[in-house]
Amino acid sequence: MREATAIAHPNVALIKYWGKRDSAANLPAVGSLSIGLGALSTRTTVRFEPGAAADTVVLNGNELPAENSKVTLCLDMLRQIAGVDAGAVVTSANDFPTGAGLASSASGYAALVTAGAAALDLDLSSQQLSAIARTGSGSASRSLFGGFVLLRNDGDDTTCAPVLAPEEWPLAVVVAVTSDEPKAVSSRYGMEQSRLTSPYYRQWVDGHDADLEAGLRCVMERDFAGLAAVAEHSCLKMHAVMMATRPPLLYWSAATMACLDAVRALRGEGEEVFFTVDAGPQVKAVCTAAAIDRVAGTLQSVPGVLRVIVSHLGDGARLTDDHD
Ligand code: 2P0
Repeated sequence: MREATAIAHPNVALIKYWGKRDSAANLPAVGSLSIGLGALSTRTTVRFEPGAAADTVVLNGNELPAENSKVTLCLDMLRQIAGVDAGAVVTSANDFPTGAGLASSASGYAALVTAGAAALDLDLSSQQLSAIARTGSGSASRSLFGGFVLLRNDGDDTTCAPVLAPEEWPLAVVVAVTSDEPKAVSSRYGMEQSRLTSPYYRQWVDGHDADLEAGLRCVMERDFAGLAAVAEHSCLKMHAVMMATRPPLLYWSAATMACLDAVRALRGEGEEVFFTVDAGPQVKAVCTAAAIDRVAGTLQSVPGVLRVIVSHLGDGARLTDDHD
């Protein structure tokens, strides 16, 4: 046994995932379509220690409480395949805010399973790693792959696969960071509350396949205007489900709303840009290369925006020899 280090990028869903059909297995109620954020990274080293009874997880320099069981759940699946029972030391760092609606769990679990499998000398496919990462975080299964990624429910199966490489449609994402604070309500808890209490949850699930297919068609045809329309619709519909949850899940701040107005105004002036917002107050503006400078400059000047991050589309999770 040895140690291995992996890098993974967070992703942002254009057609959103919210809700589970099986909480225990962490199976999503709906599919999703995402793009990877190449400018943001998680770097994770996994070292299995013969004789160690438990896993130790250090995230951004702080040791996590031992009951952080989702990491152990993923590692247990790898240990079972490898036939070993050694505990692991996991050291992970993000170069962006953690737990603040920037999908740190997606890149985190994708890097974890990639490094963990390599440390155990397992030769698993990206699909197998994606399914293991999904037990840690549903969105993590998408970060195993680069570019545009489709997660789809297919009968009882959930499958995840790349649909376009980054260079096949090199869009960009301008992230307007409006807060560095961790979110108050986790996605996992929030989704379950939405399933149990939101009057719009059933309509969300029932109408979702049509949005997913429309989004996929727009990606395959490089139809920016069509993708903008269905992606903003999916985002706003998900937030309607969240807002109608009891107690309400209101992830937006005044700065979030101001950014949405700014993106819509830019599009009204002919720029190819649309917004999406996840379980946090940050706004991600997806745009063509030609629009990057204007989108970034405009969002930077919106009151309440702390900074903007410009990202190209990211590659999938991968091993690295660089241990810095
Ligand atoms: C998404 N989100 O599609 C949606 C949009 C947030 C809003 O996937 O419970 O951390 O671990 O599967 O993956 C965030 O949820 O939740 C998420 P679990 P996860 O990107």
